[in-house]
Amino acid sequence: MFKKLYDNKLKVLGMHCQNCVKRVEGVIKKLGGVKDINIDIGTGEVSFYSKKQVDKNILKEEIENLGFEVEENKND
Ligand code: 9UX
Repeated sequence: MFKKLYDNKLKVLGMHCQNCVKRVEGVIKKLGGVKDINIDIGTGEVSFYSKKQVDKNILKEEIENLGFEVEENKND
């Protein structure tokens, strides 16, 4: 059970199909200790909870390496 969860939000631009969603989801899952991954293909809004603090720069880079654009939210 997670004691404290970090609430992560970002915006991913350029997802056009369910496979794009899966690719983004794969990167997030690879972080480990994550739950409730939610990806809205329409708005590009991505959210998930994580047990550990996520290095947003690394996550951004990995998602961008898949060919998407990432916009961070200003919270946290
Ligand atoms: Mo779908 Mo996304 O054919 O990079 S996988 S558009």
